[in-house]
Parts: sequence; structure tokens; C-alpha cells
Amino acid sequence: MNDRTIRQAFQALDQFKIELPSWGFADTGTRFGKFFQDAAASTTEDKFHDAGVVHRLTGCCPTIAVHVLWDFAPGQNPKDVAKLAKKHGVKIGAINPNVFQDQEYKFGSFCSPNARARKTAMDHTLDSIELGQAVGSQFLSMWLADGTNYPGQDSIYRRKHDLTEAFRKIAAVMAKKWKGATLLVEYKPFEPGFYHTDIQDWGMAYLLAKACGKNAKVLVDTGHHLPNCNIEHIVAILLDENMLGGFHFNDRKYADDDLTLGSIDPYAVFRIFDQIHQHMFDTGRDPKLAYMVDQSHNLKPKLEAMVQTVDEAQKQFARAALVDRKALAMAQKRMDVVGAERVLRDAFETDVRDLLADWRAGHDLPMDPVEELRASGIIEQLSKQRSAERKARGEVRGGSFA
Ligand code: AFD
Ligand code: MN
Ligand code: MN
Repeated sequence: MNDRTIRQAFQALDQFKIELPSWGFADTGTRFGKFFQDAAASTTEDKFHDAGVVHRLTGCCPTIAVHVLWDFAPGQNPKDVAKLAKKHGVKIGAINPNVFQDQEYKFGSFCSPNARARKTAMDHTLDSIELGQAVGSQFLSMWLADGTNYPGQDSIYRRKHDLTEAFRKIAAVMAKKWKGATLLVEYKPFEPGFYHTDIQDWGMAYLLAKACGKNAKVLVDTGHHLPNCNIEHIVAILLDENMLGGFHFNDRKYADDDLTLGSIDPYAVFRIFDQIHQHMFDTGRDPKLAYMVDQSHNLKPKLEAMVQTVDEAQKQFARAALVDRKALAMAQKRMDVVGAERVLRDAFETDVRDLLADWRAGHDLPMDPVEELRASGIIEQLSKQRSAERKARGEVRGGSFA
């Protein structure tokens, strides 16, 4: 690695900010049950505290995505929540309305055949826009669980029309009341809908975002793809169309597994970042993507899992910055297939731990944030403190394994 490539990687790391998910710090589980962690966050302030810990360890996580129903108490002044975040060294990032857990959404939210359910979803989302504007957020991140479980259950056409009409209204209200904010349209192939999901893939999300207008873009959740899907191809197409809004980072082996990024396929992560760097090389333009984590764990300690994901994202992003774009273009022009592939593999196989350590040293950050967290005793201290707080609140959770 010569000085020029190291400088290139350092510049890439300087720009690479990763937003943390508030829900990633609290106890969650699978549909088969939750396994509690004593150190897990219970309150919104706990989540902000934990995000602040991750940001201080990594230096690249200044914002936290919030879930409206889980992080704001009814009637609470959103500015007070923003102040609480600031107290812990982070700012509120993307606003996630919740149109999937209320009983009313049994047959869908914006796509429901029940007009009242559609209205409830719209009212909640309009409230979320007010909230986002009040806290100075830049993104409204929409994920719907809408879909059906059986052939014939509902009209796919009617659902598409109602959905498009609703999202156009949301985008129009944002353009008026929340200038500069972006509507992120997230897709997911299945779950909880097991026959069809109304926003099932990148194409449907693209159509919907396009129908909304200039302030809507597609959100790629790296876990929301069917097995063997070529995600970097989708990323390249959306980038080239200026329709990629950002990412939810996690990894998958089978479905929406929400595993830590790169734990299953680090080369896939590298290839996604390679397409972003290639786009910036080709166009000279930074697409200003919203890089966000979306993971939740009950086996790995939550804080460790979050720092691991951020460390992995930085590692792969730095590697992708090392690709010799000129040599790659030359090999592609000569149709030198092995030569082109070797340019990519040279960067992917570069051990960037020392480079990352140097970048971190330059920012007064620990060389290895995961090791620093594990040696710090923070998790043990939080386990004690939060167990005592739960007890004082009379909260009984049926104990926890560790
Ligand atoms: C679930 C959904 C989706 C959404 C996230 C936060 O699958 O990824 O972005 O919850 O609401 O993981
Ligand atoms: Mn997601
Ligand atoms: Mn998901």
C-alpha cells in the first residue's frame, strides 16, 4: 500500500458515518421467544447512552435512528428527546414510524382493505413527520409489514394503488412541512407476509419512490434479499439512477436474520462498497448515502455486536477504497477477466487492521474498539446497574441467562 492509497482510504473513512438503530440496544428476540440480557437497554435514555458508547469507541456513529412508538412516550415533547440524545453525545437520525404492530394492522397498514387501518397508518406517519421536523432529522424511513398469506386473499392491484396514493401524500406533506428531508422506501421479500409482500423487492420500492417524487429514494436492507441475490448489482443500478437513499446493514444466511455485518459473507459487503466507490470514481460525485445499522441480537452481547458491525463496515469500506480503479478499467478494457478479478481481490485480501489502527490513532480512538469494549468492563457494569433499575421498577423478566 503506498501513501496515495492510504490517504484515499483515510479520506473514505473520514466521510463514512454509520447510524445506529435504537432498537438494536434493547432486548429483542425471534418469534420463538426473547432471551434477555441484563445489560440490554430498557429506556430511550439507555439506548442513547449505549449509542454514545459505540460512537466514542468508533468515532463514526454520531446519529441514532429512532422508532416512534418505542422511543417517544405519547405526548412527550420531541425536543426533550433530542436533548436527551445530545446529553449522550449523539443526535437523532432517521425516524421510523411503526405501522406493523397494532392490532388494526392485521390485514395491512396503507394497503389494508380496511379504510380505518389505512387512516390510522397515515395519521401516525403524519405525526412522525411533525416529530422528524421537530428534532431536526433528515430521513423518514418507511418499512411496511404489508402483504398477504394466501392466494386470493386480496387484490394486489388495489393494494398497490392505495399504497402509491398514500406514499405520494406522505412525500407531498414532507416537501411542504419537512423541507430537505428524504423518504426512504424499504423493501423486503417476505415476512410477516408469507404469500406476497406489497413492497417486495428493489423494483417495487423504486416504482413507489419514483411515484412520490424527488424527495423519495430506495433503502437497501442487506438482509432483505432472497438467497444468492446479487445485491451489489441492485446497488449499482440504483446509484446510477440516483435512487439509492441508503442502507440497513446486517448479514444473512437464510432470510432477514439480522446477523452482524460480514459475519456470514464479508466479500459480499466488500462488493457492495466497491460499487459505491466505483460510482464515486466514475462520476466524481458522493451520493451522500444514509449508512445505517439494522440488527438485533439475543446471543451476542448487544453492545459488542454493534461495535463489531461498525468495525466490519469500516474494514470493508476501507478495503473497497483501496481498489486500483485505473488498473481495473484497463483490465476490463482488455477483457482480462482474471486480471480484473485480481485487482478486486488484491484490495479485498489486504489486511487493513494496521491502516484502521493508524486512522483511529489520528482521531484519538482505540485501535481495536471491540477489544477496548470487552476489556472496559462497561457491559458488566451496565448489567449490574440495569438489573437493579429493573428491580426497583418492579420489572420481572423471568431472569436472564447471562
Ligand atoms: C425489521 C424489519 C425492517 C425494519 C426494521 C426496523 O425487517 O428491517 O427496517 O424492523 O423497523 O427488521
Ligand atoms: Mn431494515
Ligand atoms: Mn429487517
